[in-house]
Amino acid sequence: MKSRQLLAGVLLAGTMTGVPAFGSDNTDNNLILDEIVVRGEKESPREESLTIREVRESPARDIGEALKTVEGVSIVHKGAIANDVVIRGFQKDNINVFLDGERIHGACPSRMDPPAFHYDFAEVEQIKVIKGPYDLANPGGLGGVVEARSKKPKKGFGADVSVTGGSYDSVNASAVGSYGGEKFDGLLGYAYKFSRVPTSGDGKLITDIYPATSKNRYRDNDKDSTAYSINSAWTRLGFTPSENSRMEVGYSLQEALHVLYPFLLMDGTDDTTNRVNWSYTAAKVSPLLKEIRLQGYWNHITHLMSDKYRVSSLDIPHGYSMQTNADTMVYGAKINGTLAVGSGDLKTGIDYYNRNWNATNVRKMYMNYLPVRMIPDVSIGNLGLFGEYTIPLGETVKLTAGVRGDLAWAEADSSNSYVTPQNNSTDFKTVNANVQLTYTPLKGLETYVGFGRGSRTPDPQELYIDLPAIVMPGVVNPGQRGNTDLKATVNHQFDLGLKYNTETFFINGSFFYSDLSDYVNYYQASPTLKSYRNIDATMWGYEVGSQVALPRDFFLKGSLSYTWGDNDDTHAPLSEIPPLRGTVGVRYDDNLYFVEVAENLSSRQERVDRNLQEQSTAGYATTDIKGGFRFKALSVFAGVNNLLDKQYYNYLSYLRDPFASGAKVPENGRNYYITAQYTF
Ligand SMILES: [Cu+2]
Repeated sequence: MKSRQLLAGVLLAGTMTGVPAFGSDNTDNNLILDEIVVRGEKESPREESLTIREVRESPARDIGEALKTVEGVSIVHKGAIANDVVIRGFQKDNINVFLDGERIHGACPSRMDPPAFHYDFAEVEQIKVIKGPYDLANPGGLGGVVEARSKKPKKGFGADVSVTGGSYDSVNASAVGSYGGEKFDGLLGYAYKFSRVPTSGDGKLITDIYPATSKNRYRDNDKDSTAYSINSAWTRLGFTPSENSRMEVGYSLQEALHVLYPFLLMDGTDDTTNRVNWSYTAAKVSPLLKEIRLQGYWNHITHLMSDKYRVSSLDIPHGYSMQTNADTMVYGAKINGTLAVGSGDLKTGIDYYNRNWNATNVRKMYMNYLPVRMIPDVSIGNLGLFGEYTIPLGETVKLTAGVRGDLAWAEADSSNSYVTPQNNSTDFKTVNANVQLTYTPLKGLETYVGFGRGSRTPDPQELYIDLPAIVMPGVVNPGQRGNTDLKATVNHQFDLGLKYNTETFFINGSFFYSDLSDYVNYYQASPTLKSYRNIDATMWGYEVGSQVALPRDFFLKGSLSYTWGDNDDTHAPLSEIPPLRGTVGVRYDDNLYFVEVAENLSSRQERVDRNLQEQSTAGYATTDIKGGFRFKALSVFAGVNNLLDKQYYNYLSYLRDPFASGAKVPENGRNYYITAQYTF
């Protein structure tokens, strides 16, 4: 599907300087009124934003959770953290998730560690979401891109300390210190996140969802234990040799221990991430070359998971009945430039990345711990080239058009019972392109039309995974097998956007229609085997967002998002498509104190994939309330989510193949949080 290019700028905690978001210097203005003006006037109709304020006030535990308030964005989670971003029903490799242009892929074959999991909140300053295949500067991302930007040091010494405490003994603490000089600057950050296992609306632990006879149930001691414990540290050094150039290098280390995933059959025991990112940017190089940027990056993740906290591991000398040991590495380089050509700008670039993925599984029930090369040391290399031209056509019209070509090759360096030297390599050639037109017929009204073609190559798991079935009396665990004949998915998408604003009101609406060929579809191939196939598919949907200023410092906001997806080959619904959902909220805010009540609404999802035995999910309505104050460098916020302690399920978060245990994991019941932040 194509969505119009929607940019959601999310300014995250950490740039809290007491100055209203978006750089207005007029502190007499109401912050919320400023946001309405910014959303209405300063962003293009392709943009939506989650402001610094919204994120600071939210108890979100990671980037994925913070993004769910953006129209068209939803999340999947399999435990108390590690929220995976879904844009208009597009997920996994159909979207790209970057930090400072660095590509990262999780190591876990069950996607315990989606890309956004590896970036700590406190590291990030801003997040853009581009919906649809409109990012030509990177390969893939046929459904959209999440692009996070890291925090930069301010001039002089700076510090930012934030502590959140809440239900389930949860802690989210971070401290960032920085120094910005004339030529050199540096930043050092540390963050710690911890929580015990949450309870849902029925008062039960979310780990307590399995029948008393299930081997997948948690051991008594582990049921009420640590849900996650994550430490992150990072540093960023900058060198500014001249007014128009800058070199930067960053390093981050993250260690996630004891992360429970009740949704799955195993839990994360140790996940370690190392990331390095280097860039050099020079602006105004010559009248022709407006900017050039060079970048190199490397990241590596090791991930270990097992059933050691489950009953299935009791009375076994190994301490576990199954374990997967995985690691992944991505490195890449880019050269991007902006050229002044005619009266427009030509952005162009060449880029390369290499992704390696390796996972070995052992199971007692499968040949008594015989190692299985589940993902057999697979490398994917990708080389691409793009050009995108933007030109103003008169006062009211702006045109952007571009094209990108990629060559990708995949190879498995070891074998398993599916992958052999005969089928262990394949390659792909893809072309992406788009045309976008913005038209502003009168002040306050903007329209947007986009046509895009996006594509992505299959991932190593879809191509080469092999996990033999276990079939014993009374036990059938279907196996999984990749498909080395998969073709690259191509998305042809049409987008339409309309935005209208005044000084106290804005409304932003968008519609997309997406025609997908060779969409990668996970399916039940036989009673004992699940696999991947290419299908034709159609998706369409819409989003509406609005904010209104009322008299006496009251404000109203609302949003609505919908996506529809169909398998054109079987004329059945696509799996894991979000239902209609929306929010409506009212807020009092005098710029010093605020109180807000919001209602989250989700309708029933009946459009389920019967082939994967997806079940329908009931609709729900939950209420969140929060309040707080801002005084100079200090901000204090407190809130209660799910005020009425409803028992409910996110449509996506209980049955997500592969590897779903089949047990429904409910969302959190009533929960509290309080945050104090100090910035100078
Ligand atoms: Cu895992």
